[in-house]
Amino acid sequence: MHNSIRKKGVVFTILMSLTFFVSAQNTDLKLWYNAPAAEVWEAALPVGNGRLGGMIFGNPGKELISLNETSIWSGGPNRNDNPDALKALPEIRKLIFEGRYQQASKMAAQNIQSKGINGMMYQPAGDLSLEFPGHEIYTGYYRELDLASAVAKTTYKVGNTTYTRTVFASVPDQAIIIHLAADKPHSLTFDASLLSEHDSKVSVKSDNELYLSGKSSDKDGVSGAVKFETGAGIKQQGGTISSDNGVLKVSGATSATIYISIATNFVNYKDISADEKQKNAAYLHAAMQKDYRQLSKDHIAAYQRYFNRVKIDLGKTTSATLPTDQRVAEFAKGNDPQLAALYYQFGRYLLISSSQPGGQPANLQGIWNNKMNPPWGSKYTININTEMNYWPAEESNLTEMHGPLIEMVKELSETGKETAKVMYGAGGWVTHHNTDLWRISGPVDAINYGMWPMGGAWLSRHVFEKYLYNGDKEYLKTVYPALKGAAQFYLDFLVEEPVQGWMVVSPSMSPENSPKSHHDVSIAAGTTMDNQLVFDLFTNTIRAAEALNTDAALIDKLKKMRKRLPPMQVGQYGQLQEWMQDLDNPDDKHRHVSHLFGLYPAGQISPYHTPELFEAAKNSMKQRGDVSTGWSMGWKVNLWARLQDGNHAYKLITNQLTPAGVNQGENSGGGTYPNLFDAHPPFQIDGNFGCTAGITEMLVQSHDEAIHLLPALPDVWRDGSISGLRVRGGFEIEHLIWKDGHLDEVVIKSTLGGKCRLRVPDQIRGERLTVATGGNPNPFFQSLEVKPAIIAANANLKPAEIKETLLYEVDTKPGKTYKFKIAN
Ligand code: FUC
Repeated sequence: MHNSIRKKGVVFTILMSLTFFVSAQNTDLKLWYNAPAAEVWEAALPVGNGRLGGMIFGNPGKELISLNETSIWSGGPNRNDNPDALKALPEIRKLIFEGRYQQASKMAAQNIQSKGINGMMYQPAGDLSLEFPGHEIYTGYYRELDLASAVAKTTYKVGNTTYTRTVFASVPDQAIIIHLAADKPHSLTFDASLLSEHDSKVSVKSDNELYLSGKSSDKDGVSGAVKFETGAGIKQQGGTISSDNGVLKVSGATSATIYISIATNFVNYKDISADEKQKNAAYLHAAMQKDYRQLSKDHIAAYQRYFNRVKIDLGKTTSATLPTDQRVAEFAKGNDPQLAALYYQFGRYLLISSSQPGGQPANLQGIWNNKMNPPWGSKYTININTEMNYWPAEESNLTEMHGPLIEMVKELSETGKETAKVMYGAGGWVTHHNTDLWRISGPVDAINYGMWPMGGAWLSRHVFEKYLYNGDKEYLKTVYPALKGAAQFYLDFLVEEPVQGWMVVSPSMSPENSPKSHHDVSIAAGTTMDNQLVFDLFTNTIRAAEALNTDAALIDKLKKMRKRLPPMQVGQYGQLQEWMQDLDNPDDKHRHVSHLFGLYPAGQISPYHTPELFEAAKNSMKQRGDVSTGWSMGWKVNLWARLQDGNHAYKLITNQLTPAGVNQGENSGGGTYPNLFDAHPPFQIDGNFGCTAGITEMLVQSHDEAIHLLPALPDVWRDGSISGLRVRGGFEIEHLIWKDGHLDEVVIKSTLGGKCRLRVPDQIRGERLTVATGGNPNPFFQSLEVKPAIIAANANLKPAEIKETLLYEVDTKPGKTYKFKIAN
């Protein structure tokens, strides 16, 4: 009895001091916990430098850091085109136009589906294991990931000694750095080893360097050809270091720095001739020249150059003092706006950490994967997921992080050229719904998923959008060939459908969905998303060619063909039709909302220009429902923001910030893990990025002829501010402040000059500001000439409810800032 009271007293004191410790520091940009991740990978904390990734479990007795390097993929350079497609194409199209979908699907499965190569897998490098004898029992435990510095820290006490572990992944030094320290001299003793599930070998050099060399796995008959080497070098202060049977042993030190490097033989998607051992030794030895303080200083400076560009404040309540996992559990109670801000910045942190200039784009798990055979190969699913990863890139001021995706589009325009020719007898380039490190461009998986020749159309949107933000014609020139090639493919591939004479994509599908009446067969022609994608691609190619003053004949051809695309249609339930025929089921809760591509990310549906489509899109969203997979909810935050319904967008954030497994519904379980990773489930990073983009869209939009401030502010964010967002036309929102639900002040910097048009919910005033009318002459804000919708007679469409807004404009000069205040 006496004993247990005493124990409770100890726990209480620890809790009190922990709470004091936490509340004494600013935790606004910290994920923090009072328990280790134990065995749960989704509770471990991610660090990354774009190329190397680490997940830190923070277990005192046995620390584990799972390691990744972005070019460790199964297989080697390969292609997966199915040349039988060309011969079968006319018959498949005929069957689709005759409504014989089952037969068309069967024939496509036999002739178009890959003959067995379904994309390679992104694989882990292995683990760094650190064993600390006697640290199984500890007190005062605390761990955090600080987004302000991109540094993870674990502290705890054993007896009277406080131990601290600090981990970061450095871009300038291309290494993961782990610093271990004890606050009492000579109290640090541990064993370090490298492990891997790959076929691998461990060796030791000079008693303080450990190496693991291995090779990636075979898959689908493609031999694993990525050779990699991981290095772990240790420098300790005080005590001794020795090695024993592949284990480095540090004894009686006061502190130690562990340097982790990884390199592979990968040069690019068609070249794996590098010497991984030489590269790895160079990385490791260069990093080991520097001491911990210098490494840390250089890392933080490199990271903050990007991260510090955007600041967000959505308000703060006492919930912000709780550990992060508890905050997720309680978010739905609606009293923790600061968690939404933290989650927003976590999305930016993840993009900086998983997508650096010159490297690979973020895959389904960014760069963090500990499974040899991860879900969906942890590859690039380009019928939504990869694009979603990059939705926050431009607007949240991380344009450099967009680079790897842009490079991937250029590479796919090379590999996809052969696919266009061999499979479809078409010019230009094509890719289907997945790709991988080797930039495969043929279809993968069953025909119900893979029969989608639209990956190039969606990805190409990114190369043009980047130009709308930077206005840089030199950049545009470098990506124009890829854009043009994507458009050329559809000029050849579009086919006239027999009922209306529209030019349509066939065979294809509305990603991964099938109309109820087609009995789980997804193959289709002229789906709404495809029409929107081709419209988007043609429009962007025309605008790019016009900006570069080139290809007049092509512009003409694209304009003519664009007129022949099907219009959007409103069906019997007042919904935006998903298919060319009115086949939608109002109870369909499918995770993909592909036909709403036209609403977001594309800006083809507007409350001002196409009010019927706006209303129909809203009906489709209501019918589809809210709860779904993580990424689907992330998409819906953006869609409700574009529908200018801030409270509904916030409702989706609430659904997403629900612990994984708690949400019920058709696609149950989507939500958030303790480490704030998005749960599809399983972990998929797109939902994180989608929601970050969605929060921006709630505060600022710029796709519809103007910079629209506070288009979808939810009631719960009464007061707040955001600074550093970028919008189209080269404008930067230096800051935007709102008070009591109303716009208070905005400062806009112009980098390109030109007309700055603002759409605002309240009257504003400022120098040279005038009321705007008519079209916006600024070329970055061109309006889209969308065909009038066809509306079913029984659609019963209500007139769109559009919020009152005011339009202003001001002529701007490059480099100048403009300040506007609410008019009293
Ligand atoms: C698409 C989605 C799935 C999942 C996978 C990686 O196939 O339909 O939900 O996100 O990609």
